[in-house]
Amino acid sequence: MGALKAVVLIAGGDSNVRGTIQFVQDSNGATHVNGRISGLSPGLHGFHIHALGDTTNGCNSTGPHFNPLKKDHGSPGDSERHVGDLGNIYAGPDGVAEVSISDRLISLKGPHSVIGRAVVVHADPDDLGKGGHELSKTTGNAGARIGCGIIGIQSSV
Ligand SMILES: *[C@@H]1O[C@H](CO)[C@@H](O)[C@H](O)[C@H]1NC(C)=O
Ligand SMILES: [Cu+2]
Ligand SMILES: [Zn+2]
Repeated sequence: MGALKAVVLIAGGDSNVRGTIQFVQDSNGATHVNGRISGLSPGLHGFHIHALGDTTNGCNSTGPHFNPLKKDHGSPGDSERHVGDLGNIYAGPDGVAEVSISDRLISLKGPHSVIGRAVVVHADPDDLGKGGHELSKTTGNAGARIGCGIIGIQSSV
């Protein structure tokens, strides 16, 4: 069997945030997250996998960060992090973020599978658990959910 692949179309409810992100898991288990998101304000934006693939109430119904190991929020490089913690993406002056992330905790199969869950882009930077705010250890205090989409299976060949 070849690499597992998944894809998500990001859209904003009230915002102009749009994009496509692809997930490819290699045979060593690392998952590569690549794509492009436009319509952002320049700067850093929190970028996470949320637990639920439910957009019936826009991005607000996608639940909390995907956290099967019951840990605190953190940065992708921390051992204390949610599985869904992918840190920040950076939008240039044109409002476009080129996303290129490799992660060893998210997966496209098994208990850490992100298939059927949501990618959420936030209005503000994720403080990676270190901001000292009351929300730092749960959400990184990343503010409103300005774009999201449900991760679907693309191919397994
Ligand atoms: C989502 O929640 C935010 C903050 O509570 C609120 O401003 C916004 O209107 C909500 N969006 C929807 C679609 O319910
Ligand atoms: Cu989030
Ligand atoms: Zn988190």
